[in-house]
Amino acid sequence: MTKQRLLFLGPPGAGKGTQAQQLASRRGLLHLSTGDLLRAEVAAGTALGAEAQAVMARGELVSDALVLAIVRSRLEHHSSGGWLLDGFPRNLTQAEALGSLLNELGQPIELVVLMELDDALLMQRLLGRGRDDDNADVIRHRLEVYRQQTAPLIAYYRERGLLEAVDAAGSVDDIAARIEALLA
Ligand code: B4P
Repeated sequence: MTKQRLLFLGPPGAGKGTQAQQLASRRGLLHLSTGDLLRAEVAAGTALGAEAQAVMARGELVSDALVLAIVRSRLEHHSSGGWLLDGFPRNLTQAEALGSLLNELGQPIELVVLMELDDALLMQRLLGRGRDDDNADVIRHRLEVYRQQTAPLIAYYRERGLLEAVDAAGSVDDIAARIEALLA
């Protein structure tokens, strides 16, 4: 049976959001991007958005409690069908909390896709996108935060036999085909 509870992991700019959006729409999965959800809170001017805005602009991680509350409420209300988590978890605390939540819901992760790309290409893609948090200094800091806090999740999911790596260089369609090949 095709895998339908998925997690996308990788450095900022690897194309997680780009691939996750397309895959979720092809397969009818719930696409849960913590980055998009946080930006929506900022745009709506909520108290939560105000708390997140400055942290995101610095390229740091928003508090675990805040992100976990967002993810929990979305997953609890999604009783049937698959999902794709994009940009979450971002550190070990989030990964462990996610593990407990998914145990509780009886919906274990089936596959973690690690998107790999070198720093020069990451920088080029993010500078090309030009979002508020996409300037050279903030990007360098985000890469550092990724290496320190998020990269340990590679070993965490590899030890659990869930991780598959994909080369994230090339065209969007080529990368989509590499990911599709892992799902069968
Ligand atoms: P995110 O929104 O998750 O964004 P990202 O990691 O920077 O980008 P992504 O990898 O999704 O790249 P994309 O497809 O957009 O995080 C932003 C911030 O939110 C974080 O710094 C943090 O503050 C906060 N946050 C989010 N989740 C959190 C959590 N769980 N805990 C705490 N804080 C959290 O692609 C990038 C660019 O490349 C685009 O312009 C795209 O068009 C282009 N591109 C994609 N694929 C390409 C290809 N094949 N070739 C050429 N260009 C390509």
